[in-house]
Amino acid sequence: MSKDNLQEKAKHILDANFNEDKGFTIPCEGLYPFQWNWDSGFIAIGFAHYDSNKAKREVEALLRAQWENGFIPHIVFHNDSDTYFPGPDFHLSKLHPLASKSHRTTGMTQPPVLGFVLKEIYDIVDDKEDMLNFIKQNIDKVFFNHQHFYNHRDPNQEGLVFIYHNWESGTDNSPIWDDIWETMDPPNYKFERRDTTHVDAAQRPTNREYDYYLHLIEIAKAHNYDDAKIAELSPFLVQDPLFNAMLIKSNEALIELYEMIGDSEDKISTLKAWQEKAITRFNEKLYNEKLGAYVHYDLRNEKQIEHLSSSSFAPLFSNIPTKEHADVMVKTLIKKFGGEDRYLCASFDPESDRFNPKKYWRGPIWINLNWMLYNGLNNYEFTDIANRVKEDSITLVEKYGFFEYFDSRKSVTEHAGYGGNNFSWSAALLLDLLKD
Ligand code: 2M8
Repeated sequence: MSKDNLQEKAKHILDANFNEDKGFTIPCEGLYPFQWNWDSGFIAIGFAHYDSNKAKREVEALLRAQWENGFIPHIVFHNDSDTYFPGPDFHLSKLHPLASKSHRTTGMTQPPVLGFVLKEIYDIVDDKEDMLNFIKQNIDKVFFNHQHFYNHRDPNQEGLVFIYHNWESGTDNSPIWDDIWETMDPPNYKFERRDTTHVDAAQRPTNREYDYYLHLIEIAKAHNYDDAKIAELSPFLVQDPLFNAMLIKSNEALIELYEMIGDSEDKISTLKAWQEKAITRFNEKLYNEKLGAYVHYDLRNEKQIEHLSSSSFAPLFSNIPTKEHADVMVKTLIKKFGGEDRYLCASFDPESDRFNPKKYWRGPIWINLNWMLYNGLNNYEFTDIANRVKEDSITLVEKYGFFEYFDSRKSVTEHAGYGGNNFSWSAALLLDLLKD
């Protein structure tokens, strides 16, 4: 497919997935019929390339569902749909006294991408004045969201925030969480999966894994989604390098945007203080010398979770590693993930016995993580390997279509696109990768 054709197809997917009435984009028809938090951020970047109005509407639709305490939920149920489980009646966000009164949502969040998304879309669009006005109207809401994280998700006040659910990580059934599942013994819940009516069950989490996912939500619901109670009681309490890297990147973008806007000295100094603390602690606590990259930290059991995944390299995107660590990380990346027989970058260590090349977040390549890796490698001027990540992403979409995830093995030459098709963030971020 030519570059023009790919771009046209990507725009077509985004436009078809856009809900004109409510002003947001579904990640994928049938499989994900609502608005998802970090998907919307990536989608806005795609729209910024050809329809800045839709980019703005996407961000606004998400922010309209912000809670009164600054929290931005992971799913906004703008509409009804029976093609997804668990829906609004399971999540019951209204249990929290400060939940949105106008929108039904989940009571968990997702990687905080909005800050850097505002900066990205500003950089992309032609009409800077118009976009800066939009940013002026919305930036404080994002700042308020970050304030919520540091006040309610950082019990040790160390600059690193926790997640209490694998769905908050975005990397839902990563083998990283297996270590945590071993510490839990949830009941066998009765529920009807919907995802496996859209996608081959071999590419999705198991029913038993859903038991863990639901159990964590039941615990949070039993305490009305109170962060302090969750910090005290949730068996899943993790400082995730991807999640925290997104927050740090978004802090950095907010500083740049407030400097452009002017007259926000207090907020800039607060953001700078958060940054200094967060980056220092991130490097002390999440870097693993033995593995040569960053890892997750299990805050409940006070130990690093020693596995490599695509999240291990996300800190490059946020300028967190020193140059020395970045050099080591690139060696790790090439050695473990970048053999000639593989496309970059598998979502989990291909040498691990937990690696599964077809299953959701247990191994396949995801375009959003590749987009971050491409930009992160460029931050440190690893141009050749960055270009390889970009070319691999384009090749996979060209060969197999705009799938949700892809097989990293070059030996698999047919049907190597998995999960949902016509997937919004694959389309949006491919548009961004194709920009030059
Ligand atoms: C996937 O997660 C949802 C739950 O949030 C699911 O499997 O039902 C993940 O890939 C997540 O990162 C993504 O935001 C969501 C929608 O694309 O799908």
